[in-house]
Amino acid sequence: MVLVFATNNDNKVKEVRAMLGNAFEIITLKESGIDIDIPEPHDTLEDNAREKSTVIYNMTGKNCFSEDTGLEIDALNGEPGVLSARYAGEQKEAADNIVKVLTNLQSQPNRKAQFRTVISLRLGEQEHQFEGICEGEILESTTGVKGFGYDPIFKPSGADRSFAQMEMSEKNSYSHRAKAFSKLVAFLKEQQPA
Ligand code: ITT
Repeated sequence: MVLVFATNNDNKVKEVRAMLGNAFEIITLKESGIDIDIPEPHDTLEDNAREKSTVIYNMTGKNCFSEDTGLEIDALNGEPGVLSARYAGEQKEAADNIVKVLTNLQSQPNRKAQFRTVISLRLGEQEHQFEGICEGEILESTTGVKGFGYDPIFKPSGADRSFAQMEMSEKNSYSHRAKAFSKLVAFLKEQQPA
């Protein structure tokens, strides 16, 4: 089976490809010759994920999936959440977003946070969603240079270092995205005749 991954984020593609067995193949938007900024107009991860997969399904007519991810911080009432990409402005700069989080959490002892991913899978007219959550905490300052986005300030529960200090395989052993994606893989395996 071939699925289009409806994302413009190359880091997401790398992480998902590292988890792919030989159950199916993923084609990126770039590889499909599609160059659009997919809209994220809604106020939930679920609705934005559905929007992205629907836009790409309607353009390509191909089975596809998308995902929307948010960093939900307890002491900020779940912010940045669905606004994670644009938290510090439409320039969507990870460094600016991190500064805004650290500033808003200054002198805040409650550092609890979670990453939440919602995958929207479009198989023809049907849509299926899969959620993955990774609990952890926001560090006092940036630590590590690997990964992307908020990785330098997020330490998952049970780990002794940030996502940005981990190789991709180690991040995938904890991550929100890996959990949601493994549910998608299990679902697709159930669909296929033995
Ligand atoms: P697409 O919509 O094209 O898939 P995007 O980068 O806009 O790509 P999201 O809206 O899902 O993706 O991303 C929300 C923000 O959260 C964005 O700033 C990402 O950098 C960040 N983010 C997503 N997954 C992350 C992860 O695993 N680690 C750190 N930050 C992450």
